[in-house]
Amino acid sequence: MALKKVSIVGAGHVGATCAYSLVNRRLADVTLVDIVEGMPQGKALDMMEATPIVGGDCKITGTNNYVDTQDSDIVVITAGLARKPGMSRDDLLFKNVQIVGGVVEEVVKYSPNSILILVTNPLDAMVYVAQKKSGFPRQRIMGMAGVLDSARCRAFIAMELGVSVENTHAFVLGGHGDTMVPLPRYSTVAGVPITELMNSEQVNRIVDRTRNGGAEIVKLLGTGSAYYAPGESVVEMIEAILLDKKKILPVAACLEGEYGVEGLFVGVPAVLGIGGMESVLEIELTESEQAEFDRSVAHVRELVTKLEE
Ligand code: TXD
Repeated sequence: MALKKVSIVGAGHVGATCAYSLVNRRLADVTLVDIVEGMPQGKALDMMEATPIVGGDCKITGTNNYVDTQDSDIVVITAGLARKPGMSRDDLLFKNVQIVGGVVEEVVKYSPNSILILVTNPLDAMVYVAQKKSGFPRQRIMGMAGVLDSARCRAFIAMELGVSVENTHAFVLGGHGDTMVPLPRYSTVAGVPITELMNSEQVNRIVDRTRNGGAEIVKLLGTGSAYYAPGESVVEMIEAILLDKKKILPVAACLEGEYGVEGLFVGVPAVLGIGGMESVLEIELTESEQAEFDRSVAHVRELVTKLEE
């Protein structure tokens, strides 16, 4: 059976990491696109040369031309600028909106039936722009952020308690920014809420570290932002879609009344399967959780309004 086709626009840190993980898991043929000449071709060839060792017969193509993305099943967009120390995700807004707008136009020309996964920051605004440009139904467009934020939270829980990461589960909702909403009540170790396993000081420390997880890495790296965990997070979404897993993952989805929000992309739990973002799962929030969620939504709305001014 022919493999599905995934194109990744932006063959930088996140794009290339995602491509290599897809190939390692033999999930799809991959086309890497970038504006830099030679670079996507070089990375693709390097990955092809690894396949005799890792196994599988995935084809990886590097290109500067969108023709090669024709008939992709999924297109991941990571093109744009990344944060430098001291910059917030929102500082990237106006530069990346130009880049993402142009990329989406090209992508939909060649793959009008694809599913789009946005990665470029500020994520919640970029996925909104991409939806406006593409006109895609909400099932076929989403943003990656919650999977990453939850993975970070899970790693911190495992470190704090000295247990396997595989026993951990975490939910982080809201926008991908300083107002994201980690939900300790729904974050568990072997099914037990972390609020029963740690004191509130420990829980707060984990919540704060999760919120600042991206900045912590930006500061350490000194140049650029995280890419291993982000790349893998995109792959988890792609796998859920291509294998029609009906997996519930937190993604930036366009809300149509759920959680009291209309027409904005916000991080919520959603069912991912072959149809893309197949449905939004509404979970009950306490008053204070809902207030935090509303604050996060207000921030996303503010960003989107800036774009429309
Ligand atoms: O959780 C999340 N959503 C995120 C988002 C986690 C990590 C990174 N996040 C954001 O993804 C980050 O803030 C950036 O906005 C993007 C990409 O991050 P990455 O670390 O991969 O940045 P790089 O290494 O600079 O790669 C970006 C590539 C680079 O090779 C550019 O040449 C290319 O994008 N680029 C373009 N490609 C195609 N077309 C156009 N117009 C273009 N402009 C730049």
